[in-house]
Amino acid sequence: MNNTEEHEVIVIGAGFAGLYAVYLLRKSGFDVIALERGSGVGGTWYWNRYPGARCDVESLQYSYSFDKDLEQDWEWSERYAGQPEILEYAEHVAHRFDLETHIQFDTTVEQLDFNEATSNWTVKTSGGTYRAQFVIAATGCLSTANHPRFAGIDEFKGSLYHTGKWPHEGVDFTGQRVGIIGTGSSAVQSIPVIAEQAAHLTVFQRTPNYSIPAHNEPLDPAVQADVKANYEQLRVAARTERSGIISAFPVNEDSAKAASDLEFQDRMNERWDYGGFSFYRAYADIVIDQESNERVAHYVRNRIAEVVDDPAVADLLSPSNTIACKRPCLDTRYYETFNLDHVDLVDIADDGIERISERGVVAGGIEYEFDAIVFATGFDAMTGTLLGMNITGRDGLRLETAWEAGPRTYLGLSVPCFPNLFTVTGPGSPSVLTNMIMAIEQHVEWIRDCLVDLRNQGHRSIEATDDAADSWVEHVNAIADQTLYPSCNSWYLGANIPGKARVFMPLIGFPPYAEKCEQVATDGYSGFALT
Ligand code: N01
Repeated sequence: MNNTEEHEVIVIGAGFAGLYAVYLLRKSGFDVIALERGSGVGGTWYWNRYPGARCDVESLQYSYSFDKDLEQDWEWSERYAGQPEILEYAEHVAHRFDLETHIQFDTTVEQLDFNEATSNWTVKTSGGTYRAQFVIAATGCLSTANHPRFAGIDEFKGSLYHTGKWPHEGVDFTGQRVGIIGTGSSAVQSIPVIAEQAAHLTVFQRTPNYSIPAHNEPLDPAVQADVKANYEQLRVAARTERSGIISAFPVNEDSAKAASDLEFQDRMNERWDYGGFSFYRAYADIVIDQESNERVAHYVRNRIAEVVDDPAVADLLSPSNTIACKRPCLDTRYYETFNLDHVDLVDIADDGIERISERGVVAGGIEYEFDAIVFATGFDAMTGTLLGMNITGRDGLRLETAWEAGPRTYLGLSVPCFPNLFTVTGPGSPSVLTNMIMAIEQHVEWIRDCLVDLRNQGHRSIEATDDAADSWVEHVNAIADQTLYPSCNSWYLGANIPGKARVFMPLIGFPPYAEKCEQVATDGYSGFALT
């Protein structure tokens, strides 16, 4: 086994999770290396460079809390940071803490095999073979692009792009006829910006989405200073929130359906004018009670009708499904963009995209000609990247076999039969329903503490038990079933990928989850087998 590089811990990915894992494990004395398929750090912010890409969590909250000097030194320029600024932040962190020396870039993990005799993993990559006792998959929740293979796709003579794999040199659409497929968050952000350049933009919509104005703006230095003076309290308070995100408004416990018309309008208007996700916390039962949900959905449909000039277009843009059941979007001038003469909306709800031709897109029997087509078709979320790494655990069990009926984890951290493999923000953890950086910090700190405990106690391996995983999956689903989340075809359920098992993947509610993780550790890793 010459040419096999040995380490104690291999981290896969150098996004926010991978960077923090390298930082923390090195600090705790572990020999750690990260393997990253990109040529730089940043993960999702390295790949998603499409026009208009921006975080939907406010920048003062979407940032690391682990280093007080970093927290004070870094200056955010906008209320919601754009992709270039977030990438710059990730690069700054990597540089500031000298993390790049522990990262192997341009290295794609191709295969992971658990060796039972030695309790370690062999990791085959595009750049050689590695071996480590522990592997931490810091591979992100939205890191495998969903690129539908429409008939005729190879025949198109123009340029094809995917928002999740955007060219680093950028794309100049000036004077071009552009088609965009999809109306999720990536499309909602990129459509207004592409429309500023393109000669003509055609949007192919299968399902309309609810979008709330972000009201992004330059960050007031006084606001930034105030937050920095109180950062610790803010972070502590955030961890007591279901989503790990502090809202500018008080938490309301009342019901939308019970509110008077006047009170309802006032409250929703205030939130709409403020912008951002606090809109969905206006009432306690928006994602729980169908009648309350419909009242809020109706409010948004009215707003769309007010903004969009052509009633037929407004109608097409108006969703009828449960609001916030799919991941909601935040926008800057999304609906307004459809008032521009050179922007068209094509409804493909009934028949979808028929095929791609040499000249463009064929839908509803009509050929639309383009110079460029943008796929804003999303991701094989939460499981796609893990399943794409050819992972074989104990007894020759492959991950795709173990997860045939959907992902099965304990705490979203560990999978039975796959010892010494940890998933950061894996399925079954709050992950995408929270401020991701906060969730990442909690997971990575738990994993670090666990590895230190194993080292101190002389254990070579840790593995989730079948019973613990079964009850955990049941728990995740039971909580989801108390809400309206499972009622529509979202990527939370895997419903955006043909053939993917329909299972609600994220866990709703951060605080009880963090408490449970702590309790498990305090109880000597209950639900895990240690050897
Ligand atoms: O992907 P999506 P996304 N034919 O899956 C359509 C995060 N994010 O990249 O709804 C035709 O939401 C699909 O149609 P339908 C955020 O968590 C965050 O936009 O399935 N259409 C849908 O309209 C977000 O939720 C930020 O009927 C097809 C679209 O493509 C997640 O990433 C910014 C199709 C995909 O929407 C994913 O967002 C961007 C097909 N075969 C992303 N397949 C922020 O922080 C798919 N579609 C703000």
